[in-house]
Amino acid sequence: MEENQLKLLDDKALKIRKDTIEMIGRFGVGHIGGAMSVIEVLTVIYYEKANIDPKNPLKSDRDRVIMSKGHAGPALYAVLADLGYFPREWIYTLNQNGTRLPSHCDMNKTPGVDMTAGSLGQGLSAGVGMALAAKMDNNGAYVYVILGDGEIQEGQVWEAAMFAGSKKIDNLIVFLDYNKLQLDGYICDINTIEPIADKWRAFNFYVQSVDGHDIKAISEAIDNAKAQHDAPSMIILNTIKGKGAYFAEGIKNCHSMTITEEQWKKATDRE
Ligand SMILES: Cc1ncc(C[n+]2csc(CCOP(=O)(O)OP(=O)(O)O)c2C)c(N)n1
Ligand SMILES: [Mg+2]
Repeated sequence: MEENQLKLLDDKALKIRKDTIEMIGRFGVGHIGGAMSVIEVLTVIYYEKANIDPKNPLKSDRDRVIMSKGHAGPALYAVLADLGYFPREWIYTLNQNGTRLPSHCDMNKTPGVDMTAGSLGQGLSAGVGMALAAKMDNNGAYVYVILGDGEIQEGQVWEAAMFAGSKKIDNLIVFLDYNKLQLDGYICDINTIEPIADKWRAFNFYVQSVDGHDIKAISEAIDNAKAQHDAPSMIILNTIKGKGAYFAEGIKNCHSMTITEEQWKKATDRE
């Protein structure tokens, strides 16, 4: 990746992170931890890789992005607002009565959202269907699915994984946000997912593992995934829950937090 492209994406990620903190902060409470850990992957997908058109959100051959861990909706909304899918002012209505931006992703409410989520475990099944449909249409579209590490304790994920591997759905690129925390504690204490790379390999995925906050590494991993034929891809993102929000980063209970005005202003350097 060229230096200036990397700088552009780094700057975008910072803006998206700040918008997300401000959005949740102004509402006063929300899923800050899991939103902060997916900022970089969203940045690479939306600003570098995805074949999308904000002016034509439903174009049939577009790439699809599924935020299966639907509680990270605010991070996705920050990107979609920045890309012009809807007016930026909408972000100040997050989760309020009548909003088009509910805390969890809803494809019927928000332009640019490809799949409704919130009930964990369902996104990969939807993504497999979309990827298979794109293959049948031979339209060259990719499907990107973002899963949580706690989320994959849901059995449905593995039914979908088995099918994707079996059918060699190679236009399916799945990310695991491996932030080591689920709602109420550490994954390893509650129900370990290790050996995680071996599990996906056993389901016939092409598996890579990268620093999930390293934009260049994520970008290269996606390129590698696209160069692989005859296998779906899993990119394990080693991330930090709450990354970049000083009041949440590295804190065990950062899943959903109340955020004070002082905290979000200090974290974003905004008024
Ligand atoms: C089927 C289902 N069970 C439980 C919940 C409640 N819940 C919301 S987020 C969450 C934790 C998910 O952890 P993880 O996938 O690691 O996401 P992170 O918080 O790290 O973003 C849980 C249990 C849910 N939304 N759906
Ligand atoms: Mg997690």
